[in-house]
Amino acid sequence: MLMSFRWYGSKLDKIPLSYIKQIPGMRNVVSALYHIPVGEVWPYEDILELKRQIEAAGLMFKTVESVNVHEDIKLGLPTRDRYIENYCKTLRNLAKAGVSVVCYNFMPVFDWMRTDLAKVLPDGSTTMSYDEKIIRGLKPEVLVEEMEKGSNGFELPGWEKERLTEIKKLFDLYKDINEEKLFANLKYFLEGIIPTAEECGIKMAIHPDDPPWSVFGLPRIVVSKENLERIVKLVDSPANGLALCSGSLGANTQNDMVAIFRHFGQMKKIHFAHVRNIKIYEPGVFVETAHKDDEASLDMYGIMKALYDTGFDGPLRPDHGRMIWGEDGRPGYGLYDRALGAVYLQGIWDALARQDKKG
Ligand SMILES: [Mn+2]
Repeated sequence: MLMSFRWYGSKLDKIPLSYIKQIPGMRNVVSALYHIPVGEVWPYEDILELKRQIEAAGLMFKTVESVNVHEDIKLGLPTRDRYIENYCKTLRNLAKAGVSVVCYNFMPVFDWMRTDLAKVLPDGSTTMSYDEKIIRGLKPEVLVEEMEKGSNGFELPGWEKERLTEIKKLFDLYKDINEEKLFANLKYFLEGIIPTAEECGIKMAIHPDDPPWSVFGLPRIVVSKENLERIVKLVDSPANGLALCSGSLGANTQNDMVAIFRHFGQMKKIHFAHVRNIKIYEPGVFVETAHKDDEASLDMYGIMKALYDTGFDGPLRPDHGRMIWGEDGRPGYGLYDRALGAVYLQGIWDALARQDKKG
């Protein structure tokens, strides 16, 4: 397992790499080129510069999250071929720079979604939360404004302004896209990029939709074990796999996360693991919790054991954290609670490894 931490680059992230290096056991940085518009080729020189910075701090740069998929690909527009071509060029440049895993998602219009970015928990920490009842009463454009207001001045990943200004137009374009069409468009995309990924040694990792159900009537397909199974079979290749995220998929109580991690671990389809905890109050209502939280809904030990037992050796990150100890940062992406999560997960892993050697 390659313990990893997401970093937004020297311009957008206020956490220095030198602090990330001080987290016990931290080895790999997950990052992206945030200045390149979606659909354009990531220049090799820019990737190398990012790699240089990360390696200068004594860390590796093996994982990219995310190379975003242009909306025209998700919509299946004729212009998609140009964007798929660009995507392949980016993959080649990343491989040349030593990147081995590339994460992406296939959510229409919106990326991940929360209704409160700083909900106060009983211990005084703040966290991101979701309440389906609030979403039902909101217009999409109001949610975009709320997300921006709550972002603490940081640009939120997946919520880049330029993509969301044309939100009404996008909703119109999606009118005729149902789940089956979205599956077909994902297949077309995978058929276009997987041969390149395979050839240059990149493992593609699709991230589950967050939350894993339809919002504002838009189709969402990366939502369940059955659909993940279908996705890894759309194109049969060792390069076609998953970024399995416990907190995203696990928000639906129908998704048994320990069983899902074990299943796809056995299939060698987990290319990237996001392990974090949530507490579900009722269907569609949840908060993100500390990784160690005896009242939370997900079994961190069970998930780590499933990864361990199936020989997982890819990158793993604590994903999100709460805001604790007065830290002022990007919602979900402060230093302290994510560092605690990284160490907690490694504690479980170390105990599993020690037990294993004894047995
Ligand atoms: Mn995730």
